Amino acid sequence: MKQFDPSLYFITDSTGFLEEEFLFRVERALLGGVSLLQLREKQKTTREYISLAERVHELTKQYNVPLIIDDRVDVAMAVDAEGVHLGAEDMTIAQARKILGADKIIGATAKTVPWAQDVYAQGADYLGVGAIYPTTTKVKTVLTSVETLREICKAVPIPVNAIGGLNKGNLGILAGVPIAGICAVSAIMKAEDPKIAVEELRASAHALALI
Ligand code: TZP
Ligand code: MG
Repeated sequence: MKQFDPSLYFITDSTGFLEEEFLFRVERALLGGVSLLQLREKQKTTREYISLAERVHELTKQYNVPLIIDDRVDVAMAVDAEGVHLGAEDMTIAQARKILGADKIIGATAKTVPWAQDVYAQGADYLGVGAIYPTTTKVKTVLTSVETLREICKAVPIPVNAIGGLNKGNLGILAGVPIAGICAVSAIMKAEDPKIAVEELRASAHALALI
C-alpha cells in the first residue's frame, strides 16, 4: 500500500508539550483533515522516539492517515509506519529503499533541481522543498525561491510539497506553482486549536487552487 495524499502534510513538533497535550493536538489536527502526518523528533532517544511513534501511529491509523517518521528508518520499521522522510544528512534514499522495500513511502528534502532529480532516481516518492519563508521551527535550512520550487516541480514526476513558514495568510506566493501540497509545522502545532488551523489552511490552499 503506497497510496498517499500529500495535499495537507502536518509535520509535528513536540517541543514544549507534555506528551498527553501533544497527542491531543495531533488528534485535533487529524480531526481537521490532515492527509499525511510526519512525526519529527530531534532530541529523543531511540526508545523515546519509538514509544511516541507507537502512540502517534495508533491515532493516525484511526484516521487512515499515513504516518511518516523523520530521519529514522529503524524507528519507522519498529512501529511499522507507512514511511520515512530523509534529508541530506540521513541514510540515502537508495539505502532506505533497499531496506524498506517498494511499498513504504520515502520522502526526501530537495533544494535544487539536480538534487531533486537524484533523489527521484534513487526512489523517492515525494519531495519537500523549502524553506519558502523563514521559519521559527528549529531546522537547519536555507530559503528556497519559489522559482526553484517551480523548476523542481517541472523536473520530477513525483509530488512536490512546499514547506517553511507557511500559514493560511501567506500561501499566495505559491499560486500557479504546480505543487502537490503544503507542509506545515507551527501553523498547526502552535495554533489555539489545530483542528481549526488545518481547516483554515486547507481552505486557503484550496481557494488558491493549490490543492
Ligand atoms: N524543513 C524546511 S523548513 C522546515 C523544515 C522541517 C520547518 C517548517 O516549519 P514551519 O513551522 O511550518 O515553518
Ligand atoms: Mg532529516
